[in-house]
Amino acid sequence: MALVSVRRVLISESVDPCCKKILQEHGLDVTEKTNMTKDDLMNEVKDYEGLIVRSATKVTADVINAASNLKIIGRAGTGVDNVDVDAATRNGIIVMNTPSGNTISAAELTCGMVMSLSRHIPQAAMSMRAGNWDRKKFMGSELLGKTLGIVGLGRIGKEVAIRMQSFGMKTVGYDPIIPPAVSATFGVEQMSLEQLWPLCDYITVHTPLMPSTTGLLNDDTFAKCKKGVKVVNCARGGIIDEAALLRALESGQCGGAGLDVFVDEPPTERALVNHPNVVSCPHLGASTKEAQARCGQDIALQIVDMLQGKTLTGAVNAQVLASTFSPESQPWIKLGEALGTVSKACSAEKQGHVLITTLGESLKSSAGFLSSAVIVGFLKDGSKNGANLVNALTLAKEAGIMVTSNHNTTVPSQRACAVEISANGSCYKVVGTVQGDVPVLLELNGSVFRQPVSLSGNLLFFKASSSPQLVPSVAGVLAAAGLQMESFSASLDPAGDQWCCVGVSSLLGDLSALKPLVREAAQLCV
Ligand code: 9EZ
Repeated sequence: MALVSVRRVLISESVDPCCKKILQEHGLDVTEKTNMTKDDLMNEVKDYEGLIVRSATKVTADVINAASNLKIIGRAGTGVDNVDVDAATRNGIIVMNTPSGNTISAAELTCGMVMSLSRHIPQAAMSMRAGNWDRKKFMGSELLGKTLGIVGLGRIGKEVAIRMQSFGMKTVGYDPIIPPAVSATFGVEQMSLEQLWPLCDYITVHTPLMPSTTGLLNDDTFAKCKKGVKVVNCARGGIIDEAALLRALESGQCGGAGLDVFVDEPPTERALVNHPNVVSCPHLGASTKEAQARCGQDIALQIVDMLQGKTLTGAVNAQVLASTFSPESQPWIKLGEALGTVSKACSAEKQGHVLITTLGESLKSSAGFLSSAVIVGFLKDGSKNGANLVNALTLAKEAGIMVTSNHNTTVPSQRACAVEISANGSCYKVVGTVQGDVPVLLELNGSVFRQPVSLSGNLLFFKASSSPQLVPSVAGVLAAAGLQMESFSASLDPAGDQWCCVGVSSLLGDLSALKPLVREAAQLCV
């Protein structure tokens, strides 16, 4: 079952033609329109459920808010720097990238930078081009036996290590996530950064840009390095602090730098680019035919896999959604949404605290997406483009709803989901489960239904004292409004007030005609 529905896709840059071809082969309607202005894009994007970009399209909050039908933004490349992911998430739009397509190209460029730094190839070539024959100036050193420090040992760091080992370099590294036993399989000995800095003749960084990696090489850490250390950044501008790098180059503490990325691109401050020991490129890491073809193919295949409900690969803002790609989880998502809808319709509380409890061993791994599904139902207000599994928790937070989930295995064989809404001292509870593939309601505010209520179609809930007149009277009100009563369930406890649920052919225009017969009434459609 497709969780996301996409028919029309806009490709707003020159992405490899195989991307369009793959999408079309899977029945999607694909339009390529490049070189649009921001206004063009804001106007055009309304008509699409999917948008595919590379790096040039700035998918800002303005573009995203104008995109009333958009379900997915795919970036053919690594990272999503040109997409406002927060704005997309708030709008329930999945953001996807192709993290592996550029790996080899980025690694090869990095190796090229290391070789350029060891032999001054770019500077020597420039000197030749200027008519010189200067052999003394460009004395280099061999890589054999030198130590390369690799900070960040993911896909790219690993490929750099393997390649530079073939030059006889010793490879050491650091990564907070990759276990030392894993990096050992590709010949990288891990150590702390404190231990790594003084060992290296060369350092290359392959981390994302985030607070902990911004300025990873700075005045302090350069001071801990060998004098003359050569550094490479083909990852993200800012991992090596640009001002500190310039100072280190000027003092000779840094012997050379290979830079493919900059804080500002293109860099306005030209001191680094113009420094004689700097080799720079205009962000060419992914600029190969092969990487572009791979990224174009990857983004198309990832979108197709998602639409077919197979897997969710490369999504950066849909962790909850990713955990729902199994057939067994589908009825539970429906149950969660239905319980959220029932809670909202019956409780009158639109704020406060929502506690979601999953019960039983087999729902242990479902607690996360079930909470989001409940919130989707709780927040749905009939208007389109409302809550979905991508934005539910974000929207809940913004609406002042506190969401807590927990898991209870007191009765391991039990499988159920309970939702409790508490606000202003009152508490309201619904409990449901899945029977076969059907989501059902077991309990409403303490009243247990004699027969579980199938949570589908138009449902009318009311609380009334048990009496033989009740059902015929309610049926009369419905008939007067031209509606049929299709099913009836009542909770146990015929002595006092009991909750009843009636399946109706459509919803009542208003509930006032029921007021004389019942104490509380609510209706909903699930
Ligand atoms: C963080 C990192 C490296 C790093 C590397 C990777 C997610 N992540 N974080 C701090 N892959 C050095 C210092």
